[in-house]
Amino acid sequence: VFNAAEWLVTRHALATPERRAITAIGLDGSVRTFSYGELDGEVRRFAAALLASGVRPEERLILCMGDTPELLTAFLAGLRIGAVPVPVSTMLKPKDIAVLARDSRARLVALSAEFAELAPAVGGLPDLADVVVLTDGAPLPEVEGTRVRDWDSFVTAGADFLEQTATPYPTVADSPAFWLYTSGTTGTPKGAMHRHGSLRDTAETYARDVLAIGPDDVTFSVAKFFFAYGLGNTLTFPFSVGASTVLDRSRPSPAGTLRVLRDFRPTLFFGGPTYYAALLAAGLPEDAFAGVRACVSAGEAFPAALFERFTSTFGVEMLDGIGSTEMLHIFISGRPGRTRAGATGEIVAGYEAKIVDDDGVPVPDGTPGNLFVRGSSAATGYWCRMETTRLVFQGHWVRTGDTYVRSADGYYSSLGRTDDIIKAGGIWVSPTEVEERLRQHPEVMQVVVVSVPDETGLDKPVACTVLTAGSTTTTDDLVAFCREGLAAFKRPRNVLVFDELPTTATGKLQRFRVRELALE
Ligand code: 3SK
Repeated sequence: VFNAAEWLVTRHALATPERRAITAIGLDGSVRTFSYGELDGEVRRFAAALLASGVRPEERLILCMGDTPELLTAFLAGLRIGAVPVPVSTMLKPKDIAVLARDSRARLVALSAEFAELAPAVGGLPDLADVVVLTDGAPLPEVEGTRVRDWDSFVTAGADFLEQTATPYPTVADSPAFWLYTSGTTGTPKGAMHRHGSLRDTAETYARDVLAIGPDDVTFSVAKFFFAYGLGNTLTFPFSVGASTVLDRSRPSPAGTLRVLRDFRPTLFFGGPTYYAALLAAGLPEDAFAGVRACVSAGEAFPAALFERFTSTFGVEMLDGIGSTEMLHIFISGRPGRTRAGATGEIVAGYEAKIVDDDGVPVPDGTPGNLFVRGSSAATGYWCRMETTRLVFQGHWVRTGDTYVRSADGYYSSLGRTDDIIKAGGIWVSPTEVEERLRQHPEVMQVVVVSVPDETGLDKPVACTVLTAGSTTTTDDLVAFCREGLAAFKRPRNVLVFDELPTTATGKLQRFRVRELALE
């Protein structure tokens, strides 16, 4: 029997109940703290409330919440009763969350106040029985056909079931634990299904082998909890060793980050290149990272010049890495004392990687190819997506969709995506989705969205268009049009206008040639 919630929290609540587990910064800047003993109590109370509302093992719980103790509590409570929490992006539009709630056949949706406006979008779904809102005192939203309760009433209603949560549901390491939606590879969101054992696997590989995490560490992740990266940084890694985490519910900002660094002294800081570039540009004091023993980066390739500038400005070690939602966390990483600017790093103990050509034949060192990885933290597949599951999960190997090259001494370097999907700021953007939106504009005749590096070398989506004759629309209008219909992070950062776009003899748009035009 192995239950990840018991392993992450109850184990420490029994051994060191007073130890700090969470320091949480609210939207108004106020601070709450939770010891392992207190957190365990909160988890059991929420677990009891889930049982009282009729949630059964393996039923899905959508969590669309800011990084709060309640989000971690709901996630752990779901694991404790054998249900399947599904933390989802807080950047989605109402129609997007409805798609995920329908696809997952969610039994319950939990929202924090800043995302409560999404609630009506999940109304009328056949499997949805409960919406729970952390209202912060605001009125409850209405949801068609579904009971809506605020957090406290929901928890209070579970009081009679507390006894039943004394022991966790008897999951095993291979039991379904949680799902994370990803848009990598095909652009449409797919639920990657993870096991209870996978959480422990990432802690016992990357967190132990590379970070050497210990009970006195304090983690802080700019990447939010709903990302696989954030989940590991914020929950799995610190809680695997009885360490603590700092949660900041607000949108990341250099000023907020400086406060975290100064007031809460994280020893391990997790971000991505786009955010590290923003911190450099914001002119943070050079001693800002003095208490941090390592910064970690993932989500997108780290340009060598930015890597050098960041590490020399702040005098802190930067461990770049690549992971994926499918593998749950990082499997190739820079290691303390032997990082190399421009290279992602070396294989993490417990994982294996291979680089193959288009026929699946391994290529020699120095030759670019498709990166595959294997390791026990791999997802068991995508929910209800057999074709894509077969494409990505090939026996023990997982196709990453990234083109990589390995040096003779074992350093892996990224050469970009194998497919057309764009990763901007560490988040997948499907060019097709942005193109579809732009095609709805009456003055856009043709459009191709490609990735183009910005001035710091980080990839951003750029739309290459042909407009109708006499069009008066501007780049700003078109970007604003995208912002209205899409989540903000998907908007093109620039719109280029051409007289025509390159096509094949059969009239098919040639993406790679369009990209060459955009790069000129
Ligand atoms: O994008 C990454 O490199 C990553 C790292 C850790 C976990 C998940 C992801 C997607």
